[in-house]
Amino acid sequence: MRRSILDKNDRLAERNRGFFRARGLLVLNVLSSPGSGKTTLLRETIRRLGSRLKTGVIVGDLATDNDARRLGEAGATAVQITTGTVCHLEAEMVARALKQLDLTGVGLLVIENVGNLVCPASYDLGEDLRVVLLSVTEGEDKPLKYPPIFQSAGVAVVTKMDLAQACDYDRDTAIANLRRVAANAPVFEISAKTGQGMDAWCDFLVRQHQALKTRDPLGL
Ligand SMILES: Nc1nc2c(ncn2[C@@H]2O[C@H](COP(=O)(O)OP(=O)(O)O)[C@@H](O)[C@H]2O)c(=O)[nH]1
Ligand SMILES: [Mg+2]
Repeated sequence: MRRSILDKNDRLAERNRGFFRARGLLVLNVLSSPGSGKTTLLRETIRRLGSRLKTGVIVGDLATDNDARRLGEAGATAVQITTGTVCHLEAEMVARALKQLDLTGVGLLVIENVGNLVCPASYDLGEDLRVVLLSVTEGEDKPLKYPPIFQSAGVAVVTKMDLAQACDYDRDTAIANLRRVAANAPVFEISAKTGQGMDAWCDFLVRQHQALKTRDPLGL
């Protein structure tokens, strides 16, 4: 039963991927526990990228359109998906949300997944890159406690670096734990509050977007 749901999701994710490729979109699936700083990171990313890379956002939460509003105010076109009781986004929900999103001029599409370190790991949405956040306030052991989601990360972002000292964040242990489960994922250490690491992060996204074009010179 669960397998057939996941198989169906994989097929729909491939369809999404084809749609994204055809439009030359770089698509991120952003995953983390609730409150680790997804929306804040995205808001600062959108502000800083500005016209360099126009951003569209799909946000998943159980309820409210607060995050879509926050991101819309930062200058992105944003659509909220409310999942009710469902603890993750599925490819079909993203396909439906895409119909409401004006993608004119958009180069980067960010999908903020439902805050959860377990369920979203199994659901491909058709993204190019999974971005998994770990905030310094959560404890360095989370990658070891929730390996599937960190194993699936294309990029890891340590957030709230401005709070590192206040919560006795042990950087060496956190990075070593990330490396154990996500050996090849680049790690960005960021504070959306102070701006630490934001330039390197934004430059990375611009480079990834440019790489899409060279990977596929016809833009197909
Ligand atoms: N000090 C600090 N707080 C942050 C940072 N990023 C997010 N927060 C705070 O963490 C809380 C949750 O952030 P939010 O972006 O809504 O997390 P989300 O649930 O993962 O989308 C909010 O109170 C934010 O102001 C940061 O870089 N530094
Ligand atoms: Mg959020």
